[in-house]
Amino acid sequence: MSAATRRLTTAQALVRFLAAQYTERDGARRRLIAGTWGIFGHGNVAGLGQALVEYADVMPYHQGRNEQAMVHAAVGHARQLNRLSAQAVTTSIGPGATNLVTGAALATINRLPVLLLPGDYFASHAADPLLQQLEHPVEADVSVNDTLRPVSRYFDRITRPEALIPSALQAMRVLADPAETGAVTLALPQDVQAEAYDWPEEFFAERVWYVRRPAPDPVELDAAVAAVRSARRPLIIAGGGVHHSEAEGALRALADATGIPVASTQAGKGSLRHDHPADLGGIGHTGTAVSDDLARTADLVIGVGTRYTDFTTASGTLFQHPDVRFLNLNITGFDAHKLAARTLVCDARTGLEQLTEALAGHRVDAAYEAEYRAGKERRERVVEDAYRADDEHAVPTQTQVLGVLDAIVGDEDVVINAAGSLPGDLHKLWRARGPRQYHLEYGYSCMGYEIPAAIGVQQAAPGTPVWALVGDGTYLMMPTEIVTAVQERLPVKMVLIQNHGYASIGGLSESVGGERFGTAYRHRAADGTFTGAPLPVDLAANAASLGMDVLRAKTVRELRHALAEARTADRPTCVYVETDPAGTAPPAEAWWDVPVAEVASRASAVTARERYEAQVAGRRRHLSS
Ligand SMILES: Cc1ncc(C[n+]2csc(CCOP(=O)(O)OP(=O)(O)O)c2C)c(N)n1
Ligand SMILES: [Mg+2]
Repeated sequence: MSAATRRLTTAQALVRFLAAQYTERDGARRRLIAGTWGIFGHGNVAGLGQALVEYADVMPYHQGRNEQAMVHAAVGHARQLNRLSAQAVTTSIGPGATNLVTGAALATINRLPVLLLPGDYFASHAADPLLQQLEHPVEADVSVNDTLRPVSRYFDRITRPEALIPSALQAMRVLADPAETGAVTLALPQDVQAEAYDWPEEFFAERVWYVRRPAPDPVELDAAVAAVRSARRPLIIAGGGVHHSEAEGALRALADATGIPVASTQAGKGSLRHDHPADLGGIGHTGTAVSDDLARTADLVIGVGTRYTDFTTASGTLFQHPDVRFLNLNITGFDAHKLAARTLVCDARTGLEQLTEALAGHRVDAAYEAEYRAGKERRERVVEDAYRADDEHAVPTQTQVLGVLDAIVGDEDVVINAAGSLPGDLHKLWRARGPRQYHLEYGYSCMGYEIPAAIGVQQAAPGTPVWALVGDGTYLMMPTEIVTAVQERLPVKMVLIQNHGYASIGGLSESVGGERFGTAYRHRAADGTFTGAPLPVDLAANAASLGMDVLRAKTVRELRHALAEARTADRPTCVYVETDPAGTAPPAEAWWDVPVAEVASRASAVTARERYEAQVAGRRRHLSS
């Protein structure tokens, strides 16, 4: 054997390779694959499992309870570290592998890196069909892992050891590429994982993946500057790309210099501090009145690192100025061209810096600034009203829970949420301090994200208070990783809001003629509907049984004490609170398109359809650049 090779199994080679990969941006170097989550079965125990024990000194291993949750944890970790570090997730074949699909979709939609390593059937087909193998009668090379293809940014099945070499390199390239990143899948046939090969030594050499900051094209920059200079009512929409690029300072400098106001998407909130004079808070269906009013009258919308989801555009109804134009600064041409925009395809920070420089001396009208500052003051009163609790001994409403939390958190705290009625309340109300504070997964809005994501964030930011805000529905979807937090001694904090079902979808259902059908957690009544008494289910006891310290709060006052105690706790701690369903959050300022039954016998759906058609009529198509 030549001195320049090392004989290892494919799984051992992969682990060694992954342990030697780094990213670098702005002079800072990090492990690209900081650790590996894993649940073992016959599809990975003898291959990757053996490799992870063999190389435990260079590759940290984390034990999860559910494969989807392990991806959520990895996503939380990657987002907290601005995509400069990811984690791998290894699973068995079959159900372990397909449990990855939801997490993979979430990662890819949110443009966050995660490396998926599902086991796969024997490349040799020697013992087909294996336990858990899907036998496709026509396409013999199909396995359940093919379900990961449409939700992966790169996919390969490693059917021979040496095929790992080019594929592992491509996988790292995609994970570290700001324009391409997302879930990356290397499916690993069980027999190949355990097979030995003489690997070239240089495969295991340290490798640094430079995370580029592409500058804008000069022609595009000139056009962008001209568009901004000629706009009378420009509005910036800050998306998640601002955070990924760590462009918050550059955005602030642009807003300071030009007076252009900044509204933010769920992913972009916190791009400016809430008390910055140009910060308008959230935009779109769950936006603030000031953001949405400005959006309706903006003549130039400047999207920075945003995908323009339907929540942001109010399903195509938000931007109503007859001559509105769009200028989109984005790392991908795909997102930059949306709404027929002028494009500025570049890194957010570099692009914003160059824009600010090229706009030197330009400032929006003083009257425009005065207009949005007055709107911002009105918005502050809306927040105060929603947060205020006059009766300390009353059961809190959900917005009062947020008010109490708002008073307790510091600038460094991270607040995580993904689904239910909380995302809307948070987008409208939360006063984001630090750029990492507002952690909303609203690309996939996946119930069950919060608890595992809190673990990933806590791993990435030891010592930082990390809060998972969780509805009762979300809790029941995926409480499993509480056990992982307990095992790893991660002092994550969970605020568990009990309102006996899906308040969010219940409200939506009512507004679209669905009569809240199937959205409350209640006993089945004599007529067959779920309208009986609330269920005698004790989620606080459930959290305690999984190892959390639990604080039950029945009143606003008790909640204040419980949250303060949880904030300094050094163990995983749950604050359990039942909320007053009568509490009203501020209403939606803009529409969201959820199509209503065109024919129905029930009056609720008929009137909902009339309202729906009036809204649809307001939709615009933006085709002029
Ligand atoms: C995995 C998943 N399934 C279904 C949905 C659709 N959905 C969105 S919010 C919601 C209800 C959430 O209930 P809960 O966590 O109790 O929050 P609440 O609505 O009561 O505030 C559902 C079913 C989803 N977002 N994710
Ligand atoms: Mg609920």
